Amino acid sequence: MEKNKTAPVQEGPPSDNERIKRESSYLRGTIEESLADPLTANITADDAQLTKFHGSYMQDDRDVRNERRKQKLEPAYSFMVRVRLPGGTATPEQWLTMDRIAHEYGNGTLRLTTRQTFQMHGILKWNMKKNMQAMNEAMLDTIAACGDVNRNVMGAPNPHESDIHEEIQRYAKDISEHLLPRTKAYHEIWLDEEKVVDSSEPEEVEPIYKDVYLPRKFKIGIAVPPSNDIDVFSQDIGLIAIVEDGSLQGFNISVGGGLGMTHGESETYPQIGRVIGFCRPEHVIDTVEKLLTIQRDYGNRSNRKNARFKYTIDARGLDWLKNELTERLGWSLEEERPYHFEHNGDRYGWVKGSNNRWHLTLFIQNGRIKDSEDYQLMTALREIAKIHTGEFRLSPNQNLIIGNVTSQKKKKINELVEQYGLSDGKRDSALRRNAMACVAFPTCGLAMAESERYLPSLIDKLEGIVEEAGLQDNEITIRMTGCPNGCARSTLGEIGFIGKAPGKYNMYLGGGFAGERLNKLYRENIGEEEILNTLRPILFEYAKERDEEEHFGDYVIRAGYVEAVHSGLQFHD
Ligand code: SRM
Ligand code: SF4
Repeated sequence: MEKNKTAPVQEGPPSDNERIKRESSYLRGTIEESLADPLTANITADDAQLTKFHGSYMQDDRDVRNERRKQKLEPAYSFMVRVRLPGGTATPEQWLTMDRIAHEYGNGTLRLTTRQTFQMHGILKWNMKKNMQAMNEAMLDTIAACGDVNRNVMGAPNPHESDIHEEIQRYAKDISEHLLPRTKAYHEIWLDEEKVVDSSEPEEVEPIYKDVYLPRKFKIGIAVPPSNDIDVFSQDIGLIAIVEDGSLQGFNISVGGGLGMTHGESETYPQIGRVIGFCRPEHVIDTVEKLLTIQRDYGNRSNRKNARFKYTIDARGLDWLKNELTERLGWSLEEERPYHFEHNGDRYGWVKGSNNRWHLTLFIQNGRIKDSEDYQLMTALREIAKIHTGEFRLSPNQNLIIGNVTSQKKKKINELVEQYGLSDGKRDSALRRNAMACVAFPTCGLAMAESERYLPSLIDKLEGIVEEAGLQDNEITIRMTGCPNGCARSTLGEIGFIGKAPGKYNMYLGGGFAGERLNKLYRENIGEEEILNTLRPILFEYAKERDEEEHFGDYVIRAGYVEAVHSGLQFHD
């Protein structure tokens, strides 16, 4: 690797998104008019950028796109809606509301996302206000769930350490609320609240974001070692909780993680966060706010492909960032504290928390909550929600924790788990329960290949190979995405698949089991047969040659299949 390699600083005229934000009157645009237009199920292109800040995406059903074009019909437009759910915690009442509105206004399924929240798909624009108002009644909102702002703040849902977990949840919520846009646009548009005439002074309306918001999306998450379930190094700001003798001392601060890239454009790359120091709990909100404002002021507003915080930092260096932060805070971060991560997956089944309550982690394949003929998952969870008095916690690996269950309720919940045959992970192979796929087709407009709809059948075939090799109990992380944006954090998998074209994937190897290292391209543009033929000998060799407790990602590096990638700047070397 070249020692002084840095990301390019691109200067040029602001991108069109900057105009849209600036002229939007603080995220209002003409969304109301677009929603009221009876001639199309679509909204205008500018408004489609602005609704993202309100947590909703205009999409069309790609399964029927060509057919409708032939019939000279407009695409089958509908909204995807993403909830803001800091730390992934929802009450049983909120679960029931999401279940109800998914049937009433959506496509009858729910998606638990890789950032611990709900997504609904298939909501027609005529139903959007009713949908948002139903959420609001359940104290749920979608503000800033997408768009060039701070997104849903992740927080380790670790059920073992219940007291620390409660604290982490509070920080996730406080950070999320502190960094929310202050404009009242959401309330006016979706909840029909009275229009507030905004001042023309950006500082008064949006003290943190001003009138142009951020150059790009921004993500924050809090991990509690030894679990790196939130993939802290993939976050723009990753907070690593430092716990001593059961009490929270503060947070190590990691900066500049981010996984998106574009095929064939080496100036875009996934990057791993770097720890720049430690701060006390009482300083964490100020610290993340100041880091976010550095990105607001220095992030690239010309080229959106190079606009994430990782590029801002890589172009100028960590020392620049630390100096800038110290100047804005008026004090310096302390030296980072020691920490150790063991894995980035979930641990399944029942565990007793330190508060004497029980927690059950269920395996949800690719986060999709739906009923099928032989698996009534959605019904089962609805029945659990009806009797549950604790909470639901959405995991960063698209799974679900039934949290804070009393001993009395445990028996009843277990009966439902058995009745509906819900999976506590143990009856699924180690490969399957460590695998994740993004949504991709048919809703994602950026998908190049299938992901959620394909990965389960690929795992069926890989299970045959690992069993033959005697690796059925080995945990190997597999992550698949339908394009290089990396929504299921594919460049952190020990095995990563990234869609290139229908049925074709790039295969990456060598990610760290604890999410500490990126993987590297091993084979390009291959289909299923080649995937299986390529992995088969490597898996057999791993079974024979590995050192005790050596993870697959470490083995493929030691055996020389790929080089270790500790910085995104080496990713394309
Ligand atoms: Fe993502 C865009 C789905 C987590 C990086 N992501 C999208 C869109 C909205 C497509 C679009 O822009 O039109 C996808 C909607 C699909 C659909 O039909 O629902 C989408 N992303 C998802 C979710 C639902 C995947 C999932 O299977 O769970 C995740 C929702 C998270 C949430 O609740 O907020 C999701 N996206 C991620 C992650 C993982 C994470 O944050 O931990 C990443 C990589 C980390 C990162 O941000 O660097 C990620 N999504 C992207 C990118 C690339 C950003 C970049 O820096 O280049 C895009 C495209 C973009 O922003 O231009 C994108
Ligand atoms: Fe869509 Fe690509 Fe994200 Fe998958 S990784 S959901 S295909 S944007």
